[in-house]
Amino acid sequence: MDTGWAPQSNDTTGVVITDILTLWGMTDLLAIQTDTVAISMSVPANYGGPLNSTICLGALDRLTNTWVNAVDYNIVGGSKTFVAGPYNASYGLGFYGVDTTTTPATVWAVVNGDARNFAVINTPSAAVPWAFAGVAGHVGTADMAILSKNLGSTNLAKYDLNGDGKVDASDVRWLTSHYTNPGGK
Ligand SMILES: [Ca+2]
Repeated sequence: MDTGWAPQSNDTTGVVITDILTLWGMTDLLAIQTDTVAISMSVPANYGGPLNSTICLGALDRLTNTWVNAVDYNIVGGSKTFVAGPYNASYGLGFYGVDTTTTPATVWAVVNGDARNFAVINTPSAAVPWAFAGVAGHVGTADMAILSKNLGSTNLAKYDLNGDGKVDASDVRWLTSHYTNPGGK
């Protein structure tokens, strides 16, 4: 795995409060699912906001340029669980937290998604961009039904989830891989 850093000033959304970490090599060229890894980043020492679940490791959705909680980008199998405390190796996919026992505090998350860019963010988007229906942040069969009605759509900004310039079955596969619980709903 290779890493790189971009300055915070590259962010255009205003929610990023650190430099931006880029990871390459988490996934094979044609595979969606990556290895499961724990990522941790330091909160800037001068950050004055509350150290609770409003601050988290964020992942950039490359389609919409929206920062979401990094665990919202995970492939199915985990469960989104906040922990106020340090990372522990027993925590599985979907766990994320804020550790105030370190100085400065750190945020961490257990992820397996195909995101490339990570940073500490203080206001994650409430709705993941590919949740078209129902509860914000919940992705399931209701979203699939909407996507299925829009195959062939030219609204790439909304429905071209895998960024290949068309809305087709590959986006359906992409969406099902991002259901927030097995089987969707
Ligand atoms: Ca597509």
